Amino acid sequence: MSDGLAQILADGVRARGADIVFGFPGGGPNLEVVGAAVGAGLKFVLTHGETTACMMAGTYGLLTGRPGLAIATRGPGAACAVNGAAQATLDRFPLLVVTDCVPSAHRDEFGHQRFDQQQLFTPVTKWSGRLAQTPRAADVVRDALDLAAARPAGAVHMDYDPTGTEMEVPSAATVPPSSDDVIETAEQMIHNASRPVAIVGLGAIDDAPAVRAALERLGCPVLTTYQAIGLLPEGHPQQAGLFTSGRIESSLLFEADLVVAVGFDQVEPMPTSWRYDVPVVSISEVAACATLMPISVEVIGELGTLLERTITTRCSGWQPEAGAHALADARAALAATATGGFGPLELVEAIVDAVPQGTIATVDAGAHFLAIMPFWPAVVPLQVLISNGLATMGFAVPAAIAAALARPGTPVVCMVGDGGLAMTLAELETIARLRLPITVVVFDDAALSLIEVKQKPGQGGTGAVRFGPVDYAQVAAAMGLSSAVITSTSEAAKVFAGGWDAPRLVDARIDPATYARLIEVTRG
Ligand SMILES: Cc1ncc(C[n+]2csc(CCOP(=O)(O)OP(=O)(O)O)c2C)c(N)n1
Ligand SMILES: [Mg+2]
Repeated sequence: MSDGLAQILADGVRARGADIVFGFPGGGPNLEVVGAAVGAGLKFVLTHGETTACMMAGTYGLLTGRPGLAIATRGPGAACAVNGAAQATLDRFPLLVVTDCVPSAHRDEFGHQRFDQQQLFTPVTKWSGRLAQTPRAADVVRDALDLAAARPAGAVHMDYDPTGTEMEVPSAATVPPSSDDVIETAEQMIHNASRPVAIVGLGAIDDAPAVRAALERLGCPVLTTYQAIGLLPEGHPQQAGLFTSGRIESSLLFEADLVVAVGFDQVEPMPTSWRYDVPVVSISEVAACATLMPISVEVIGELGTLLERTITTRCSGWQPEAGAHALADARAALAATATGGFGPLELVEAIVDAVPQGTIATVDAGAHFLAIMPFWPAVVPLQVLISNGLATMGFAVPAAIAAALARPGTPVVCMVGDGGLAMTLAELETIARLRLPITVVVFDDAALSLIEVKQKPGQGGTGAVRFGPVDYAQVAAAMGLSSAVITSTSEAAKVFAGGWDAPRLVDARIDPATYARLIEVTRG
């Protein structure tokens, strides 16, 4: 009977347009799913763990618009998948994760590898339930994929439980659209503002052309969150850089008389306190999930329509290039933190100068991302992939693999700290096996630098957060990638001059001295 269920699952995923399944199977029904997937014309990508399988499937779903499927075995496999599900949910990536389980029919007999997997996944998913062999199984698969993709996207988990009873997937919660009165109030506030500043978040990505058109109508400086970077292209006169909820963008925001938040998802900003005493109009498809940014008027509904109705006039208080000037000032302040030698800023400059046009960048969590994000010249959304809602380490490598698979032929640069690389090191083999055009650049400082800069006396000293030296170039070579060590700007220029079309790793031995000042200037 379970063969039939595997087929239903594979057919449902295929019908949604996906052409890859990711996973790390155990010896149970997972293998039936692999077989059914391959039979249905899907490619199966074997990963080196369940967390990375979920991150790959979610990233693939984000880039293709077709929710990705990750499979994992029961017990330890399910437990390992949790961080990947949390990443998808908090970063709003569409993911279906299906785990084997102790079948319902045997639940009272077997204690081995048995715990309540649905309970485990409930807090990190939009829904966690069961896929059972029932006449409605195909509908359940379809509904699960729909729920994962519904905004805000996220993870849905199902125990693969042929002998279980049917479970209905809840439909996505819908928030009633705002009334005409609220929309008019927002329109008036925006109309009356002389110096609005827009903050654009991940909820705007799917409607990027409409959002860009509306912001160009308004003519104000535009900050984007990390995930919405590229919504206005590098060089656009209104592009003012990143909203980090720190100090770097504050001089611009202190000049504002209104903040217009578009598709802003409060899962993104760092938990600092909001320091601006101006009204905030929020325009988005879903209600705010938290209150860091105090919203004066919240308009909810279809983004394109709302923007047409609320942004009707051009503001009068800004020079046309105000955004670009703010960005140039921010970059100059960050660049001034360089301490000389070969540090993260010099490394980023060398990469930016050399990457082929259209390259997708993936970025991990760590001090290095503060040197990358403000300088990355994105020209379209989703050209830079980062975990920001969960801000998990170990994201950049699996995300790079998924990006290379979702956009065949596109070069990918994966920028990762040595801590984050070590967590996902085994996936270098996946890059080599699939011959993906990924350049992994490890910001190698033999330390958890973001943690080291926060350390106070009496918190373990440097020994608590420093690693021994590792030759990542040799490790990568052993796994089948070409590789190099670089220790200077001139070596970086040489290595990055070519080689973007094949698997490689560049072990960049950087001096982390600049991070303390860089963090101070960014976050305050
Ligand atoms: C899975 C996970 N564990 C721990 C953290 C907390 N954390 C954030 S950055 C960081 C250090 C990262 O070190 P590395 O990858 O070497 O980057 P660096 O800060 O040195 O640039 C840690 C431990 C996290 N975000 N995710
Ligand atoms: Mg490090």
